Amino acid sequence: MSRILTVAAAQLGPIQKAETRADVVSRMIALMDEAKAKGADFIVYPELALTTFFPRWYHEDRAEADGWFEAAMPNPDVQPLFDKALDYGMGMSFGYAELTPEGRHFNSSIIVDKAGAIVGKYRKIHLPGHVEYDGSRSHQHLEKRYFEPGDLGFPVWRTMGGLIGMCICNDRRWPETYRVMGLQGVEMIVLGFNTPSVNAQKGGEGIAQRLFHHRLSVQAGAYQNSCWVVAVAKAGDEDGNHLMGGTLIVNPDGEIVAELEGEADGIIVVPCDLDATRFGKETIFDFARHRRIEHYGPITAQVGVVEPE
Ligand code: ING
Repeated sequence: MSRILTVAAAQLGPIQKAETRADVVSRMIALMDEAKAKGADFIVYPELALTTFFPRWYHEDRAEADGWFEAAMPNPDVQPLFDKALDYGMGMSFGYAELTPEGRHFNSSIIVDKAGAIVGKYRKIHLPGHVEYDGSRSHQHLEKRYFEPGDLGFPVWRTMGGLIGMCICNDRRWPETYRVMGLQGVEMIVLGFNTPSVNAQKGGEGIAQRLFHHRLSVQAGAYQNSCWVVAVAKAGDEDGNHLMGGTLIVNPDGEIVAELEGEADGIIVVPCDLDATRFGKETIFDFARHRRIEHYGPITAQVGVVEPE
């Protein structure tokens, strides 16, 4: 038995501050055209796919950053993308900055099914960086200034013929992210990321180390929860600030089955057999048979480290 979901991981190259959402949407549609030609059922775009990675810019008045947010989804800027996906009968997922009617700010992503319905929304839970301007850093990373932590948990949706979950960027570094979805039987996790190539606090850490940590995190998450992971970069030089690439697809054995070279717009397409998750879920990672939750209390009882006396 095999349930094939053919996924296109659609990397975006840099988006300059001066680019309009219309510019970006036309790039996203070009990638969707390519994905369609290669038989994709589902296309995954990066985190904050519609704009430059604006949390690198400090605004004393946070309201000045609201221009980077979407007050409605869909909206006239992205409608052409929704129309094209519907025309192609292709599902899609992309990240964007969400401004709610109540005035709340989230780093969000959605899943749109083949019938054009928004069937899932996720709001980024692990926000890296800081709230105030930090002169000690070579680059600002102000996600904690502009976004609230997500309030929707880590849901898994029955869509695209399987059990699909989402997370966003920094979330992929935290094992809890994958396990909460693993405990819902997730078969594929799709995520976007915008990862600076340099560590603003550790200049010596270069792109090779960052790519190593990226691959390590998503491969572990996939293997330990016997699921597919699709990780999609926004990459390249945005107004002098470099984001790494590393768009890739990992199978339920934790193996990278495809990785996109370079930092430009581009796609990789892989037919993912969702039933390839069954063996791991029924043997080594049969959670019901093997987990011993009586010993896991500290994972949710504590936030930080409590050392022994
Ligand atoms: N970016 C980075 C990420 O988690 C980061 C921030 C990089 C944190 C490297 C720690 C180490 O990939 C976002 N947008 O979360």
